[in-house]
Amino acid sequence: MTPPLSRLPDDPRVALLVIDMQYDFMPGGALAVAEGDALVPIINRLGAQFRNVVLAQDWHPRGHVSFASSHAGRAPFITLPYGTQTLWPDHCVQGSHGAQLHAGLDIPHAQLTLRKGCNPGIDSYSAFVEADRATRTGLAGYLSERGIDSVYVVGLALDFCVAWTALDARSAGFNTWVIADACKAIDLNGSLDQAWKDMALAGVSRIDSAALTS
Ligand code: VGL
Ligand code: ZN
Repeated sequence: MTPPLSRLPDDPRVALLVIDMQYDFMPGGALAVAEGDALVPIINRLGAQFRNVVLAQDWHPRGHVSFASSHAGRAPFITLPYGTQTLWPDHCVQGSHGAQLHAGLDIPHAQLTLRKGCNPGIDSYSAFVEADRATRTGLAGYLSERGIDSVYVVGLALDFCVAWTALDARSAGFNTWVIADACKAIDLNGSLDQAWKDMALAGVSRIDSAALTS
């Protein structure tokens, strides 16, 4: 099940996908993930090893459908045409400070910043496909056109945007690894355990950053 580690970070066929390292997901942010900021040095170290790096950025318009504030009664879950949507505090509003990538992130050779969740009526945890499971962000096409067949996924949050991105990377045919110690989770109602189960079943491999530092 585990793909061979024949795709090392500096292989031109490999990309590091850095998910949502934004202030709103850091301690003190609108949707804080515990110790999210502790990932900055780990991801910087990893980033330096990869030839290809993509930065994903959650990037919602004001009044986005995933915000509890957009719905009367502030229910934690609502049903939308595409299924059940978890409602969140307002976060990563386009142009706001909270939506900015952490300034300590130091991966100057990253070539693409992919903004997602821009559609007012559809959420997008995944950097590949929006929550309607139909609208594509174009990331698979970008990677394929660049001759990339393998991705390593890191960042926030492990049980939401990282997991959905990794699952969709697998579905799109990429060899996919999640670097566990380069992610932190929200862990809502068992979502972390579930995410690891779903990823294992889908053939996403789990490794630690130590396996890549030689
Ligand atoms: C995320 C909830 C809402 C994430 C984004 O980055 O994991 N989670 N929007
Ligand atoms: Zn979001």
